[in-house]
Amino acid sequence: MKQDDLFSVAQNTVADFSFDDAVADVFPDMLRRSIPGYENIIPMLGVLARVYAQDNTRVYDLGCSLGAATLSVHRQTRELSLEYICVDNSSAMIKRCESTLKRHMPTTSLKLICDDIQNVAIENASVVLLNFTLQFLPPETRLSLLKNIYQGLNSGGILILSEKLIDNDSEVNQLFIDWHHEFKRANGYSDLEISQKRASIENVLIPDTLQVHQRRLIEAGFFKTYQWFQAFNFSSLIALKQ
Ligand code: GEK
Repeated sequence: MKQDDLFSVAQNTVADFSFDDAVADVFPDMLRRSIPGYENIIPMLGVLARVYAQDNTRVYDLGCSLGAATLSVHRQTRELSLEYICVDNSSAMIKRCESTLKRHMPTTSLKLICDDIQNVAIENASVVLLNFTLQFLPPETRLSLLKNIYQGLNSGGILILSEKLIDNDSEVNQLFIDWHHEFKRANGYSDLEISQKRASIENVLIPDTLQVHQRRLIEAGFFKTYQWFQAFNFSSLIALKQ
């Protein structure tokens, strides 16, 4: 795994974060050392898919990056006939994702799409994954994406939504940020790397509160939401279609 040192040298102006080749090359290491719980969430996506994936349906991985979530679901649901639709608007990610998935799931029905997840029709889905992706969409477009996912899910299907959160209570919010930065220091990032990454991502990743997510999922049509995971300000929810 190539080490992420993209923000280790002081930059005069820090550009907005983009999912380019340089990021894709170090991405597994970046996610592992930057997202508290990422390494717990990925295998659990497969476990949850064992419960909710339905035979002869589709699994959508929206914002698939290098395909870690898809691989986890596939590992746990091999006995089912599932078609995987993996979407990402970064060509650097999709290119690498395609070669990884074709190597690990050579006989599985698989479609890789390099496009905005807002342009993708969802049909005959039993599991939809939005694993740390919704936060990158303009907030005013998020409800319409969730409505599109809801209408394309079969009855009994689920959306798994993982996100970075903010909290309305500024004290709690600051604690979460401090804990998250300590997590990054514990994983070897310097203060310079932490502050430059923060400046780079701040206009790109716009987090919501847990309550906003829960309300929006219900407004999109979902029957129930369950928060099944939280580590500091990183959380994952299941939204169930009745
Ligand atoms: C994982 N799910 O390892 N349309 C398509 N893709 C997008 C869009 C968009 N509008 N916006 C962002 N992306 C993965 C991790 S990373 C999380 C997901 C992170 C893509 C973007 O190119 C990137 O690959 C991914 O969403 C977000 O389980 O970087 O924190």
